[in-house]
Amino acid sequence: MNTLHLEEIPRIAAISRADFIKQFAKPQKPVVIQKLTEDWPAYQKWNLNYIDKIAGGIEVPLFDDRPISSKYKFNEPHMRMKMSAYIDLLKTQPTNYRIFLYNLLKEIPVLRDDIKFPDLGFRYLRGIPFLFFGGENSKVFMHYDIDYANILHFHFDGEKKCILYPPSESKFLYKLPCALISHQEIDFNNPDFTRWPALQKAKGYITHLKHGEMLYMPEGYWHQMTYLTPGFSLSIRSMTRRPKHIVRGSYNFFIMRYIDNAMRNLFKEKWMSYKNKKAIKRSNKLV
Ligand SMILES: O=C(O)CCC(=O)C(=O)O
Ligand SMILES: [Fe+2]
Repeated sequence: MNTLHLEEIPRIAAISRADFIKQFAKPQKPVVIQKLTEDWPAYQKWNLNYIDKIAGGIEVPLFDDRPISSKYKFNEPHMRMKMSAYIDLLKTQPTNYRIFLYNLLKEIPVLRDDIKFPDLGFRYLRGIPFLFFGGENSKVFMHYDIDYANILHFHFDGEKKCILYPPSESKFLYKLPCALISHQEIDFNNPDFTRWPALQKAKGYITHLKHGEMLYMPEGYWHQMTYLTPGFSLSIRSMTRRPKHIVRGSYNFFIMRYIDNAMRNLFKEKWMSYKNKKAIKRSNKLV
C-alpha cells in the first residue's frame, strides 16, 4: 500500500478564543471546528441552488486541472462561464472546472450578510473573503498560499478531502523553484513512491470537511484538496505577524511571481522543465 504519513486533524465542536490561541494559533497546528457556522445564515442558506439563484447571472473565471505551463500567467483563468451554466455543469456531469480564489462576495454583496468573522483572536482581511467551487472528484494541486496568511477554510454543500503539510516538510514535497506548488505529476491520493520516494519522509495531516465545518490552516501550510462531491468553500484570511513569514510573503508577492512570469516569457517550456527537474533533484537528494 502506498500510504503517506498523514495524521487525522483534531476535530472539536466549539472552542473559546483563548483556547484556540493557546492550542492552535500559537503552536501553528491545524484543527477542524465543526459548529462554528451554525449561527450563520449561510449554514441554512448556502448550497449550489441558492448561489445559482442569487449569483447565476454573473460571469465567473474557471480553472481546469491542466498542469501550469508557460502559456498562462500566474493564476490566469482557462475559461469563463455564467455562474448558472457552471452550477448546472457541477450538478449534471463530471467536470474538472473549478472556481479558485474568487471574490464572489464583492460581486454579490448581499452574500456578506450570511457570514460572520469568528472571534478567534485574528484580525481579518475583511475585503477578500475568497470562494472556491469544484465538481465531484476535482482536485486542487498541492500548494501553499503566497502571503503566508492564517486561513479559515469553510466548506458548504458537500464533502471535501484535505491533505495538509506544515512548512517544515517543503523539502520532501518536490517543491518547484520560483513557485508555490509541488511537482504536478504527483498524485497525492495515490502516490507512487518509486517516482517520488521523498514523500515517504513527509509528515502531514488529513481531514474530510462536511457542510458548515471550518478547517484552520496555519501560516504557510501546504494544502491539497479533492472535492468528493460538488460543493464550495469560503476562505477568510488573517495576515501573518511573524517576521520570517512577512519577509517570505513579500518576496513571493512583489518579486518571485514577476521573476517567474518573466522567465516563462523568455524561456517558455524550457523554464518549466528546468523547474520540474530541479524539484526532483532537490527532494530525491534527501532519501
Ligand atoms: O479548496 C479549494 O478549492 C482551494 C482552497 C485553497 O487553496 C485556499 O483556501 O487557499
Ligand atoms: Fe490555497
